[in-house]
Amino acid sequence: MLNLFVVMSMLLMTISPALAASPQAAPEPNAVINILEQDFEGSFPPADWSLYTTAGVAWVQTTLRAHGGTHSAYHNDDIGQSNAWMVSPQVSLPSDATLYFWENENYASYYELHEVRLSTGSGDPADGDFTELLYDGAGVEDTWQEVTLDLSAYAGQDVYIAWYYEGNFADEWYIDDVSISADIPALVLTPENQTGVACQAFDSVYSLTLFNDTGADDTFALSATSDWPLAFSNASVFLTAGDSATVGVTVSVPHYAYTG
Ligand SMILES: [Ca+2]
Ligand SMILES: [Ca+2]
Ligand SMILES: [Ca+2]
Repeated sequence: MLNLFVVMSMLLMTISPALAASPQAAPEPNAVINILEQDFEGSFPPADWSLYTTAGVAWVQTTLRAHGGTHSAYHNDDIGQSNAWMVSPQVSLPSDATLYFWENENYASYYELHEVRLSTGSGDPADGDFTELLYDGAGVEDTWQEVTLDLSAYAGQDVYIAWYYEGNFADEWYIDDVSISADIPALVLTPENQTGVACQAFDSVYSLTLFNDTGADDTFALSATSDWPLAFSNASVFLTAGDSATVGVTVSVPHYAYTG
């Protein structure tokens, strides 16, 4: 099974040197960091996910329908009142994070209530910290639909996301391919002292400090875009949670720069 945090190894550090001689602004491509990804293909509930059932029957894993792979999470159309929560791990949100997931519904005409809720406090619904993020109406019968929710209002906060099902012999609600991702802005390197022709064909070396604030041990792959040749001292860096490391970035200033 995919480790919950494996996707975070895809963090890309994009670096655009903006040296003084460059006649145009350096491009600043964004990279995407995946903060959470869950396909419900492994054990259930997945590691660090929680199920809370205040009445009736809990969420379960199923092979009846899947958006990706062969499994999804769903709440059945059980006879008797069900009030059931499926709660994500706590995640730290950077700015401009977005939640994506896919949902599918059977017996939509019997729909009673589906909600996506968010807590900036406790992950246990009994503590009363969850608020409504989406009042999700009945979907299209037997059809996978993607839901996209802007989480930028919660930038910098630690949150839990919950899928809340309520119904008595109501519909079946399937959830698959949950992810939370965010753009990370490009990092622009500006040299302190580079003037005139003196720096032609010289290498300019920068020190980058990387800090792992993802909450999990991970390996970070480094990549860059640059108008001039650029190399990292390390192609990737393993960092335990909360640890930091320094990486060297060497930019080779070509001959043709600074002809004035
Ligand atoms: Ca799946
Ligand atoms: Ca059923
Ligand atoms: Ca149906």
